Amino acid sequence: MTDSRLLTTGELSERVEAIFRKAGFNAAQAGAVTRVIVAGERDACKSHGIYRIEGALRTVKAGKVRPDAEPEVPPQNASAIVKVNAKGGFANPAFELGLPLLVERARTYGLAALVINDCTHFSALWPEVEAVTEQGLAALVMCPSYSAVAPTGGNKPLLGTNPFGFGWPRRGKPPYVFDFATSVAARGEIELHRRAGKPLPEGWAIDADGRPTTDPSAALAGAMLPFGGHKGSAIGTMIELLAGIMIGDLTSPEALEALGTTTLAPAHGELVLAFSPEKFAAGRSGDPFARAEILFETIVGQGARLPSQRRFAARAKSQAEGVALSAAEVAQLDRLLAL
Ligand code: NDP
Ligand code: PYC
Repeated sequence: MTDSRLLTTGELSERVEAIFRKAGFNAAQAGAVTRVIVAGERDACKSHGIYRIEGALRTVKAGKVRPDAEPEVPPQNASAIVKVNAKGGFANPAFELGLPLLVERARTYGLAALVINDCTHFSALWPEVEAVTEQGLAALVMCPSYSAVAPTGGNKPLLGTNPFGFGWPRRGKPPYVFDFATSVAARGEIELHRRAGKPLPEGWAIDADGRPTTDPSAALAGAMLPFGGHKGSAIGTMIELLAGIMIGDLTSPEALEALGTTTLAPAHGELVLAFSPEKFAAGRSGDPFARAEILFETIVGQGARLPSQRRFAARAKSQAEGVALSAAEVAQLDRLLAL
């Protein structure tokens, strides 16, 4: 019988990357996808950790994403908009390709956008948010998904779970980062509840007849609900507009139509905005980073916690002790490696 294990992030990366290489991923796709999955597991974000490996492999097997894609920067004039074409591969290597250009343009213009087209996106957004904040820039990242969420007042899946991430760099401290689905929870959470045989909290979903449900299977067959009612519904719609229609890529309903199922990872586009706080605040009094610290201190001073604090604590624990995998997870990795 397999035992539970503590693995270093290096050991976990080796195993995950080997699974992808064996499945025909080229070095760029396997490396970038492994980095976000291992980061998810390390930071105790189980809905976007190693649980996602099988979905990525299934999507490749179904011919819906190219594991050998080489993302490219098509010819374009130097401007505040940087475009990268993922060439039908995963979003992660396309992001890594576009990041240096995004950073350079944001430092030049104060504000720049990275538009990624023709990509499959299944991962959390915070790794991308943090890659931008590490460069001293603020970040806003968003992408559609596939229809899974009923707009407030509606009763059928239309919007995606459309994730939305933001980051603010801090001197000598981890950045301020939030990253969430615009549905009450990520769809991955519903699937994890189903696998664990656990009911959903009230208010997450409706069944196929539009009735509130706490049954994960009924929720997957019905529709998820936006977070914050009409507010999440409007933000989810904004993401369809900005990171779908505006960048000439697929909306969540179009992505679902192209995919034909919600059991694979969807292809669409992604929008990453980078801001230089120094450039925006130039000519005004006060250092924007010092002023932000006062705000964060006041939030924490009330007893509240900053978003990502749980995640950074989990990261520190994994780095000190290793990434904890259950016996079932170790067995799953072994099985995938043997495929
Ligand atoms: P959660 O609701 O778990 O968390 C959202 C954010 O809120 C995190 O930054 C979290 O920080 C923070 N947070 C949670 N509780 C508190 C609190 N009490 N005080 C302050 N901050 C808090 O996220 P979701 O389930 O909505 O999304 C999970 C992941 O799924 C995201 O990473 C998202 O990008 C991803 N996703 C990806 C999709 C895709 O298409 N690629 C689609 C949908 C979701 P902390 O982590 O520290 O708890
Ligand atoms: O968890 O909602 C989700 C999700 C959809 C696509 C990738 N993650």
